[in-house]
Amino acid sequence: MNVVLSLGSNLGRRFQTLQDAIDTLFDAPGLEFVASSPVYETDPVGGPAGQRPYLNAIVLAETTLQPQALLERAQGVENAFGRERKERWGPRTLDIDLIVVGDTVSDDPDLTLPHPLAHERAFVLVPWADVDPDGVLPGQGQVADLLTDLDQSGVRLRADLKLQSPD
Ligand code: A4P
Ligand code: MG
Repeated sequence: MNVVLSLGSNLGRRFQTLQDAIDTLFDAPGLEFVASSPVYETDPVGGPAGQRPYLNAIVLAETTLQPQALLERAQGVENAFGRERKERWGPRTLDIDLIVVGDTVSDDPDLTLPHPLAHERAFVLVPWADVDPDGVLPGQGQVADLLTDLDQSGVRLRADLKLQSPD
């Protein structure tokens, strides 16, 4: 199954955290790296006022894992990077969201697929369109089309930062 992952960080060494997260995510069987997007610096959406901007990126992968196992992998990596769950949408060293897992459709609050807010988040769709111009968000449409209706002013390319394939 094809997988679209969204990575975000707005605390600590943000870029290093994203790179370390990619290295760790793919350091076990069942998940194969395909590509990573450019890195964007993005204004925080939701959450408490005064948060630092995020660095966000999209990673494309292939998996043989079940979606639940993939969520556990992602949460294990979040925890390994010191993520503390204090408040919803609060600042975090690392957030990994599953945007799409094959054609899985689920409204389980523990794992909602496709991600229920992806279609309205420029910090997801802008990097996704870069790494996969033909990307489709099942149930919502083409990523490029969804973007035409979105305010992208809070999403700025960081051309100085380039994620590497996992080592
Ligand atoms: N969960 C359900 N569906 C999924 C899914 N598709 N992927 C559950 C990942 N997790 C999913 O997540 C809460 C619960 O969501 C998990 O236990 C999981 O079972 P969390 O990571 O503990 O908490 P959270 O991230 O604070 O809440 P939430 O609602 O997941 O928020 P989001 O959607 O992750 O948004 N602004 C910018 N600029 N960039 C960002 O990256 N991220 C967020 C977080 C808010 N604002 C942002 C950014
Ligand atoms: Mg999350």
